[in-house]
Amino acid sequence: MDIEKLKNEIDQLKKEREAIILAHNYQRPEVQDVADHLGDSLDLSRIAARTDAKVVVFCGVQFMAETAAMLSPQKTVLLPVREAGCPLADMATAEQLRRKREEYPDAVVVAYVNTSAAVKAESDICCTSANAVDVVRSIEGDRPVLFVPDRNLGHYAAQQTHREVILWDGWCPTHLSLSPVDVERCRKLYPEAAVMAHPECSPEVLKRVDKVAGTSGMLRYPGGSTTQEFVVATESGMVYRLQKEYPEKRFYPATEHFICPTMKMTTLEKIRIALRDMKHVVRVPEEIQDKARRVLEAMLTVTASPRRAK
Ligand code: CIZ
Repeated sequence: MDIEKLKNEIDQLKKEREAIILAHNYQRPEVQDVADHLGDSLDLSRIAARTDAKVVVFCGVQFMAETAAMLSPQKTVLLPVREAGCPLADMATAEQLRRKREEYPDAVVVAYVNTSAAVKAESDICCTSANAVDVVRSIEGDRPVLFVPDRNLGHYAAQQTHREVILWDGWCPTHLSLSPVDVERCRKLYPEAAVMAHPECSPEVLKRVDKVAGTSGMLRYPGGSTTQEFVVATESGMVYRLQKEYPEKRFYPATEHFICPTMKMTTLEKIRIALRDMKHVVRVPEEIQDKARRVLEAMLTVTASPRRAK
């Protein structure tokens, strides 16, 4: 089917189903183009909770759709590709976390949003790349923090807050593939550009860049900067997003290989089928949902007004 026909059919099905399409900043350009809203997982989950639409098509990966489903339990959340997982999220299971907690009974468990609902349910508070530092800072007293599962984001939050953070040995294969040599190569190739990197990159990369930020921070940064060119050290979908947002500036991927295979599984055809057949409905078991929602809500309180939590 040609692309215009596909887009028209998606539009028609969207009306029939009273649906909206939410797409993560890492999605393919053509998927971003049909989305009603773009954002990071936190922005999109908030939009899912606020919308009057009955159906939310979440173009992202499993943990994101689960988060949206937990924050809007009365809506139907569809994930167009059931297998779109996150290798980082798969690096921590609820059972492993229960065992780790036994090793560190005093620790406050901070779960990065890139975790399953079951892992969130075993945690104390959630965070995203945008608010990890505020969340760690909000923890009262000097109890250690057990940060799961991304060791690079946990390391970055520890550096920024000077808190004791116990790191889980998890990583994003896509972000970890960027090396300091790649950053140096970009410096030579684009001498006028500011380099922005996601905190899931290694500490060796982060100390060589001009700005460390999640995708929502990367979207704000060029707006407040007189710099005209930017190297983007995160998933390639973000380059498309930034270029649309700031057509007068120039954005370059830090490497041509900055591609998350599971983020790219969602296509227009899969969205059409998701809306046509109402699949795949994302459901989180009740007993997990209640606990995991409390952990997400604890994060939202900190994000609403960064402060020291009780
Ligand atoms: O929070 C998100 O959506 C993730 C996983 C990354 C980012 O920085 O947007």
